[in-house]
Amino acid sequence: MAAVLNGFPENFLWGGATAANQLEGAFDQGGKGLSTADMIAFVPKDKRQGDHSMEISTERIAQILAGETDDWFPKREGVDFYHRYKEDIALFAEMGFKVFRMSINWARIFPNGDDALPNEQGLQFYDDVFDELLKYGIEPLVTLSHYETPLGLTQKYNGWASREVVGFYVKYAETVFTRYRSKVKYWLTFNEINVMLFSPYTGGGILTDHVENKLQTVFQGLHHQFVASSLATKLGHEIIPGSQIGCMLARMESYANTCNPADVRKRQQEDQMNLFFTDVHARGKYPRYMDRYFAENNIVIAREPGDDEILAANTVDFISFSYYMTLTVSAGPEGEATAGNLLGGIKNPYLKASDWGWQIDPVGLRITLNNLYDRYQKPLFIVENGLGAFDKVEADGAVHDHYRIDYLREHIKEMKEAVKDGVELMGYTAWGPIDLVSMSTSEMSKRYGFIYVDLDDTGSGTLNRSKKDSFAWYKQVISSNGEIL
Ligand code: BGP
Repeated sequence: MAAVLNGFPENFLWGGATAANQLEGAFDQGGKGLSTADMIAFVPKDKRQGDHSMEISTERIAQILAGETDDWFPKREGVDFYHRYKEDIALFAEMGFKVFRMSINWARIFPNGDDALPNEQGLQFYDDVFDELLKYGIEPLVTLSHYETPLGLTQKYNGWASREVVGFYVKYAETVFTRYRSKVKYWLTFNEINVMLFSPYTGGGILTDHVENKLQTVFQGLHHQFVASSLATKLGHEIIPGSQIGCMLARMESYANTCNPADVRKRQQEDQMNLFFTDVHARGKYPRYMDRYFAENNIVIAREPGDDEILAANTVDFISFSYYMTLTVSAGPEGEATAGNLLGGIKNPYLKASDWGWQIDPVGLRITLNNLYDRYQKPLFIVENGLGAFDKVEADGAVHDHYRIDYLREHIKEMKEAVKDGVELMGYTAWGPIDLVSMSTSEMSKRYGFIYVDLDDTGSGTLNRSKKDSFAWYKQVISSNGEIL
């Protein structure tokens, strides 16, 4: 019997998480090709349609490439980590990071996605970044694909809708595993793989404006990603002895709106649609509840001989997930109207929400950790959590972000309870330890960082870095291994 832990294990991996397309900038430097994220323009809040501005049409891409727009594309510039990584990593080291989650921008390595040879300048850049991290004893945790499919794959193959993309991804994975075998031990195959369900372009570089059956295309694309993820897991294990390879889910823990069994059943159904992804990755096969869903929605997944064996033989070593909020599910009309709508969902009267409507729920984190561990009995890793907020810079340059500290403290407390409950938790990387461009809204003013970056929504600012109050707080959390909160 395992001893009951009273706090975080000694080797707990504390750190922060980022993505290349929101951080690096230098979108056309060092031989990098365009990626899907480089096409997403900033849209002011009052002009936004729906929750997010993550989808795009074929015509719009053509218009952008023809230079027929003067829109602002914040992800192209990021916060210039490409040129400032030494300064930024020194600040992470000062906070005592044990791990730093980042992604490799696929289009830096294979600029068009299907190139015969990798781009040496891109490979060298990540060598330099990993060396800098290792200099301070910080372990890199690398996401292979974080919403940055090379645009060439979208244009030529409609992204992950095509089976051919599996081969390009596997070649990319093999290239970086081989190159960084002595530097990177922790890998994630796809960021928030379930996001493909509501944004096929973001999740898979798939344009759906010209496809006949959107659902069919999306689930076929997901099948390709599952196979690619398993093949990468296999290769990673072969190439890097002792490597740990995980999947990554945007975990949407949810509650039934009432104890009416109809609400409870509806909630179960929606939860299955969230857990489907980890089921495939951790159990190595499609869950049976999806067969009915596929039949009822006329979805037929094309599989190649051997696919089932690949999935079965290469399950992940650990399960990682992002956690920002919980949802409430109802079988009634209010549930129909808000299904799949993260921001305009049913209000939970027991929770407060962020300025972007994300319902803050620390106890939900303990619940989800227990649920996931019960279901899979695999180590878990929280690779994103945090509060997007407007920060105010005082006259002396300080940012008093007590709201961020409160959010993180309450979540870490519940995490600790989950560890005491017996959950095997490997680590915690807070999202956006340095301010970066928002994924869903492309805003700079939606900030998560311990480190402030002087840059606004229009791209103006010095890009100077400074410490917020949360910087010293997180440093103490890490040095006390989560005891001083
Ligand atoms: C996750 C993504 C990140 C990210 C974070 C916060 O879904 O993996 O890339 O940015 O959410 O979201 P946002 O930036 O939209 O606030």
